[in-house]
Formats: sequence, C-alpha cells, structure tokens
Amino acid sequence: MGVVNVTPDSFSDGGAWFTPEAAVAHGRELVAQGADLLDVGGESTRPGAERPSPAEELRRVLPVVEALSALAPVSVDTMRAEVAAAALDAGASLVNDVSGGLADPEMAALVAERSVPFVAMHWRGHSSDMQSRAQYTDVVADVVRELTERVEALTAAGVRPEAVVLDPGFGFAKHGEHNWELLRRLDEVVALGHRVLVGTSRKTFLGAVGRTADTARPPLERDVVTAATTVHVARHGVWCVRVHDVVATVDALDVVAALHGFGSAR
Ligand code: PMM
Repeated sequence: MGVVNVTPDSFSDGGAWFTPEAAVAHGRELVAQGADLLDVGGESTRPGAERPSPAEELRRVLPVVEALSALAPVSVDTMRAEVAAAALDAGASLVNDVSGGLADPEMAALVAERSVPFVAMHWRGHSSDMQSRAQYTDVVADVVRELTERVEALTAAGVRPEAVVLDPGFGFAKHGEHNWELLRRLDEVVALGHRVLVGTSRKTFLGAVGRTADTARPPLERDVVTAATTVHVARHGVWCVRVHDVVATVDALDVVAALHGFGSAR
C-alpha cells in the first residue's frame, strides 16, 4: 500500500503532495513502482496535529480518490463516515480508519452497509493528546484485547468478520519500546485470524534505532530501516504494509519471496 498524503503537515512527507495534481502524479508513480493499493488521506495524524474540517478533508481527498481509482484500488484514510462514504462513491474500494471506527459512531454502519474491507487500527484517542495514553500493562496483550473488542463492536454493527483488517497502530499512543515489542510479538496479532496491515513507514521509533537523540534520522532518511521491518513483518504473515517508499518495499518483499522459494513480489 503506497501512501498518498494530501495534507500540508504530515510528519513523514511534509506536504509534498498537497495539491491534487501533485498527489495524483505521486500516486501514479507509486503504482508504476509496484504498489498494489493506494492509501489516500486528507488528515495528518502526527502527534499534536489539528484536525481539518470535514469540508476541507473532502476537498482534499475526493479529486485524488477519483483520479487514482481509475489506476489502482484505492483506500481512503479517514476517521469520518461522511468522508468515507463520499470516497467510496468516488471510486475507493476500502476504508482505512486509524481509530478503528471509534472516532465516528456512524463508521461501522457505513462499512456494514457498503460491505467493503475495513482497516481497524489500534487507537486510544486523537493525535492532540494520544501519547499521554501510551500506558500499558503488557502492550501486546492490551492491544490484542482492545482490537478484539473492536472486532466485536464492528461485527455487532453488521460488518462481516472477513472484511475486518487489523492494524496494531505503530506510533499511535505507543512509545519506542512499545513498537518494538509489538514487532517482536506480531504473531499474537496475526493469531487473531484477521488479515493484518502494518504501518511502520518512517515512524519516529525507526528514526531512533541505533542512534542517540541527537543523531536520530529525519523522516526522509528512514526508508532503509523501514524496509528492514517490512522483511520482518512479511515473514510473520502480514497481509499488507503501508509505506512511503514503494521501490525499497518491493525489493524487501522480493527478498522474502526468494526466502520462501517464490518468484518476485510484484
Ligand atoms: N499511520 C499513519 C496514517 N495512517 N493507517 C494505518 N492503517 N496504519 C498506520 O500505521 C497509519 C495509518 C501516519 O503516518 P503518515 O503520516 O505517514 O501517513
């Protein structure tokens, strides 16, 4: 899954694709590089980010979803049912909600009605104060339990269990070591029996690996370490990786394919 952020303030690519033209050109390039799916989002979830209005979010994503869904399957990265509905009407085929349906009480019913795949990420609150909620007894057990509760709520609202894709939510209400423990014990998330999506790409904990606070890598220099995590998660049975650098990801997945005796990941 290649990331197309139509935002002025994402931590990872800092507004580089904020005009619809730039976002569409970027999405086209990611498909040419081997992305199977494009994730179009109009709200930055960087810690401390302000939310755009629903009208502004729609204005950002709709033209991009419409243009890119002619080229590849598109997911819409949104916490708002209203935006998800409009994006599905414009051609999106999957909803990616970092709140797993918690932020908008209408989301579960919409996904049930449209019968589309739904990525439910582990989430504990909006970006403005999420890092204060990074308190766990056992991060993996707590995430697994909270994701299980999400699946129960979604299926109670009529979402088919097969439509639910789970995501442990790297960097969302997680400190560095929480993310590493989730990577180490990813099998416990996969064991829930749903497809799993992982989004480690360019996250802060990867900037810090092997470095001190003074020498941490900036977001645009985190693609090699991201690719290393892609090899790990692909070997643990995840269905999808959400990434900014598709070229490095296809190379990483080719390594995994070769290890398994398959041909190319493309
Ligand atoms: N991370 C971001 C945005 N959307 N969606 C899912 N399912 N999982 C993630 O980890 C995730 C996401 C934040 O990263 P960005 O600013 O690079 O888009």
